[in-house]
Amino acid sequence: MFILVFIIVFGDLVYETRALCPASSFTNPDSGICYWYNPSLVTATACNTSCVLNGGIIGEIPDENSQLFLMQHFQSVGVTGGIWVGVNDIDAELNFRTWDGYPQSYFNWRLGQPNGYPLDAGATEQDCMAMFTTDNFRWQDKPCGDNYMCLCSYRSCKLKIIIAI
Ligand SMILES: [Ca+2]
Repeated sequence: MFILVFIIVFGDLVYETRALCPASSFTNPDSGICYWYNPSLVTATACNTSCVLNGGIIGEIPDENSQLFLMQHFQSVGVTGGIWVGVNDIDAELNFRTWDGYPQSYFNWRLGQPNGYPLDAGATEQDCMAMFTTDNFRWQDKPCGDNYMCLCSYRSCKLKIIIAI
């Protein structure tokens, strides 16, 4: 009975993760994280909403390997401009987290960034992160209401299976 239930749950996880990654997604073979993006310019909140609707969150960049993978991908397809990164400090200033609440320890800041503090109110608030292709993909903190391209990510079935075990 236990084994049967486990197989059903296990099978559902594998099926679900495959279905959630859009056909246009691209996967980092090292991390197993799959990414997709929309070149339309949207706010960070709208970006995250669209990512969540597809089962993901704004694109996670947990380490330098992930940053380099994305740089190479966007350079190869010729994408130019600002792209939302899956990090914010909305809840507490300089307490950077992924959009689903995990602490973020990797950053690729432009020199002088982040600079959107200690002001933390109104339109000057800069609690959302974006990377800029024209600045060697370095990051800046920006107002969450700014409009940039939307990168989404979904943790792979490889990571999901580890969690399930
Ligand atoms: Ca800034």
